Amino acid sequence: MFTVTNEVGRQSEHGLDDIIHVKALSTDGLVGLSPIRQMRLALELNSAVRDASIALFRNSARPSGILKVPSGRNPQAMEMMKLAWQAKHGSERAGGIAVMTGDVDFTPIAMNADPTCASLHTTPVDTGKYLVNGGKLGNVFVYVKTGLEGKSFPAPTEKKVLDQQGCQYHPHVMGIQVGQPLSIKNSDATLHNIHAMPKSNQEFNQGQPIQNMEFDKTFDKAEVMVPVKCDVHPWMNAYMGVLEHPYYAVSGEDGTFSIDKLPPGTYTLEAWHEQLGTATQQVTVAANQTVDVTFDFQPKTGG
Ligand SMILES: [Cu+2]
Repeated sequence: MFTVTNEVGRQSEHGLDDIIHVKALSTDGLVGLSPIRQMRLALELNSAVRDASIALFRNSARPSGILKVPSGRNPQAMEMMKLAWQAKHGSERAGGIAVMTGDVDFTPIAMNADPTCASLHTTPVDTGKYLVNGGKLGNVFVYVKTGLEGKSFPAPTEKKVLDQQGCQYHPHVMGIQVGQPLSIKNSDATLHNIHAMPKSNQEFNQGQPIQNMEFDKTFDKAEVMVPVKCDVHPWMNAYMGVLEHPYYAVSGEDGTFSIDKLPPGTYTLEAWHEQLGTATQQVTVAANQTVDVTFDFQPKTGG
């Protein structure tokens, strides 16, 4: 007979037929983790990962990589992994990568997640996030932030185009006027979905499963910037600056930009970069005068 004490201290008697003592993960051959405890650890890990995935998607976080865990982890390592994972991804927090010790592989997501995308490139793909050439920063959106109040500028009828080509957005950063038509085009023979995530304008999320599909959108409020992503390909993103006026530019690969035909006056210019934030400057322009403006962005440490 065995006397068994449960967790609230109640004791009960059991015959030999009712009890199986299996020792798992024992170091001395006598005492080990029971399979039930092992199972509980595994279930806890499972539910922690599930909660973390829910939080990840609720916060629109994009996984930046895949953690490949070799089978046969011991409970201690699994517990550590759970804690590390929760610390980075658990509850309301999102972003970051759980850092693991031990033999866990980390694989960054590359375009080979979609063979059609991968086949369109023979060299590594630049995301456009940092377009830097000899210290000059590209893909910076520069626009007149204040100084044009009370003036109205009719929406141009000329279409702006956002193309999905080679599983990237072209352009990566662009400007558009309120009411100006935006043509969204899929040049790839793979499914893209265009997911605009504005705060003031109407959100939209539309799939384009067939090559050369095209549709138009407009924005009805000024908003700097409207982020765009593709839910199929996590590396795809773009930004659109929506303005009430045509006085904006995006810096090119050589870091230069030009805003033409600005009426004489004093203005605040803002320069926006997706990683480096914003900078502002006052400029006064007289009639037929060209003013040189330089914005200086400092690289972020660790970024
Ligand atoms: Cu896509």
